Amino acid sequence: MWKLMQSYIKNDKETIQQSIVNHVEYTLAKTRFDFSIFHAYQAISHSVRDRLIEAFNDTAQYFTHHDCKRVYYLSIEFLMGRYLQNALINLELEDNYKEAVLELGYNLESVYEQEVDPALGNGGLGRLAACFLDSMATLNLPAWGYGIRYSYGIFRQLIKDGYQYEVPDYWLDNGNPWEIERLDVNYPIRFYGYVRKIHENGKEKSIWEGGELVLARAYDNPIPGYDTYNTINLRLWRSLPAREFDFNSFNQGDYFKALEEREKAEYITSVLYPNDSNYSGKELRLKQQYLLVCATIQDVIRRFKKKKRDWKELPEKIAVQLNDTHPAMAIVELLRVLIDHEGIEIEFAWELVYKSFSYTNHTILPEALEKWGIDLLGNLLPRHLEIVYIINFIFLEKVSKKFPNDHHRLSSLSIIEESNPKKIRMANLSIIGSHAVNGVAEIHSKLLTTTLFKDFYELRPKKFQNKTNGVTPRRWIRCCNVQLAQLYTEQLGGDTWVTDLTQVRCLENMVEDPDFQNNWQRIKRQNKEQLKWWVKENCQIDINIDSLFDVQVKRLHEYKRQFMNILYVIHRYLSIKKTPADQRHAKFLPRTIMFGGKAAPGYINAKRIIKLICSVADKVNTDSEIGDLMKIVYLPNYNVSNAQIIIPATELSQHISTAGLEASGTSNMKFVMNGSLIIGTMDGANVEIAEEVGKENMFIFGALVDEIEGLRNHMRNTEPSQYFPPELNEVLQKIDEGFFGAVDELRELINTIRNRNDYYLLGADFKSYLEAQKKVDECYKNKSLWTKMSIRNAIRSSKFSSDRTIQQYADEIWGVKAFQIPNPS
Ligand code: 26Q
Repeated sequence: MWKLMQSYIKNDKETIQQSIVNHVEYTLAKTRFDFSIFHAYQAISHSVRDRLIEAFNDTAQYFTHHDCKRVYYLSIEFLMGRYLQNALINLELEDNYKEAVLELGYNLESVYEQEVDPALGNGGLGRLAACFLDSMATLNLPAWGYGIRYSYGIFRQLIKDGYQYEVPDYWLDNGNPWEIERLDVNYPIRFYGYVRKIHENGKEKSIWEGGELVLARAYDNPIPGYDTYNTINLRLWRSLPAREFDFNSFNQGDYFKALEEREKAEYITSVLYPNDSNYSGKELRLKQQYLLVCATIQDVIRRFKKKKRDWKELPEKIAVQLNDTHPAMAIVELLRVLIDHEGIEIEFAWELVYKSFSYTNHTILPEALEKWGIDLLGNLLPRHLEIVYIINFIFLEKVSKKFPNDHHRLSSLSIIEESNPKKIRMANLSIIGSHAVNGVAEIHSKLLTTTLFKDFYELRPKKFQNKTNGVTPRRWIRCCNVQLAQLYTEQLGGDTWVTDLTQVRCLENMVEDPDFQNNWQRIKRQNKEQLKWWVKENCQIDINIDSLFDVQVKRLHEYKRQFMNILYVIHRYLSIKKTPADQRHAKFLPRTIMFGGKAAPGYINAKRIIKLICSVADKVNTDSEIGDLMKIVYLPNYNVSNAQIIIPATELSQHISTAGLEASGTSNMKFVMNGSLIIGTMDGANVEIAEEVGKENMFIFGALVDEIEGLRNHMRNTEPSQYFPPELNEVLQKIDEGFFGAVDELRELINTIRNRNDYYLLGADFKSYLEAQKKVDECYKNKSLWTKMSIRNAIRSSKFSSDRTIQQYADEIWGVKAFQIPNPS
């Protein structure tokens, strides 16, 4: 049998067609009489899957054979987006499939549209994890991702009458050709129960037993690298009932109870929490986290133990990266297994643990920091709570030796927050249990060491690092902007820029070239056409192709200040109205202002902002005096697939958070790569984008991070309407008068900045925002200037490739090397 398996699948047109047809016949069992384009998608995907699996198995074997040090990237979210096009491009088979599929009667692009968008993430953090997988595969790193296979991804957003509605996203409805269900990889996961102490050889031993057991089953998702045969794995866990339970209830004669227990077990991984910034301590969420952690650690240890070796080699063989604190219980879980199951002394076990772990922080917003009440945690994971106390005790003892009698310091470093009830601070646990801690942009990493984690920094300055985020040029240029990719390939005489984005910098000498500029403009225009069509289809609004496409797409949050954007839009509208009709076109440039993004279902102010945007859109879009000088669009259900259409078509994108609050932002990088200019504050990665592309090629405005505290103090002592610029007061007045309807809820919204201290400083930044907007208009008038700025943005964006980011993680945190498997063909 094994001999027969040695041959590799061919990739010529005929073989591809044969494999597609085979899947139609034998996998889908379809006949010509009930066949649709969706079935074509399924058959094509299965044929691509065959090719992925081959490389996937070879890669796994190769890593095992070479016994390489492995990276495990743990994340509660992976926002992957569609697979098919990305897989074909990474396998360099898109042209072959295009031709093969065309002859079978289908257009490959239309086939792409059939795929659901796997959306197992909220936003930045989950999408970052997805970009990282692509880069880890492409850089040939022996890495695996671990996450959760939610049955329901992030909700689908409908906008009706200006309100957001959330519709469940059951993305597995039609099966998922991209996963491999591992019926034989199941791990038991325990919840609740109690800890029994026994004495063995004069030592106390802890046994955690009782409670409930469920199973975690592995689903593998192959991740192909680009221009390499390496294909790595994203292993996602799904919860299932454990057998034992059935028998318990069965013996008690309660058949229905038995079935209920089974359902409860499946429920654990059923839904992704749609909250990305406001922590809420729900038990189910902790169960999800522990399921991920417990199954992953069992898997990691099983692999480590396959080769008989000493435990001291553990940190030389594994590196575990925590994507925020959500999987931080892995620290405690590994320690628990080492001391309770493997019988290792705690001091030694602890050394193995913290040398293996590292932690990435993604926020300094206090409301987003995870803290678990000790009652909840101690009830669900009793042994883990004990171990947390032990870790904390040992740690604080060391601290008090270094800083005797410094109680303030001790309480800020402690894992336990001495509140009522007491809480476990997951960030403190993560820092203590890791050898490296990093922020996601220079400014953010700096803030961590000077504010949130200052005391930890003083204790172990070398632990703290920066790893500025990045995005993958495969999905965010090569896939989503095919024409731009073609232009690069032609100009550079090859496509090696796809894995080495620094090459596009060589196009600097083309910036002044009129032909190149024309090509650039032509591509942007075609992308705008595509978005125009999408907007027509999805929003029933006709937008002016010659207007400036101005976009803000991201999760709705007060700190991201979509509110400030729409307040400016109102100001612009009022200004147009005040101008005599015959002068309007001379004075104002046509703009299409587009917003998109989901609000967490319970985030009332975020929902009010959506309502305001939609109310203004209604008013402006139907105002016959405005015509195509201005249109406002709410792009519904912003997700990875839509982003791939929106971003390449954008000319101006908004990244306007209050300084210090956006850790990095990653869409800013995608926009820049696609030749959009940025209007933004000196926050997150914007700061580094400015360094790379030059401030003169951006529209930077607003208070700097060091000014924020002073501004807040000033504001607290001043009447808002006095320090707000008159333009802002006028806009607020209009809303207050009911000019845009929905007066009650919109008043509530404007009161958050008028009466309640304008925490996000819209008032303080408004004036400089107006000035930046003015500069935008001036630049856009000069088409060639705008084009040159756009080109400069794109060709100077190479720092923001996730390949650069991942190489830094590999060198500076994980200590892993590339292992590229020889290409069999
Ligand atoms: C935590 C506990 C309970 C429920 C939900 C959560 C939760 C889930 C997701 C908390 C936070 C998130 C996501 C955070 C996030 O996306 N942060 C963003 O990370 C990006 C990648 O580093 C940065 O670019 C953004 O600046 C940051 O906001």
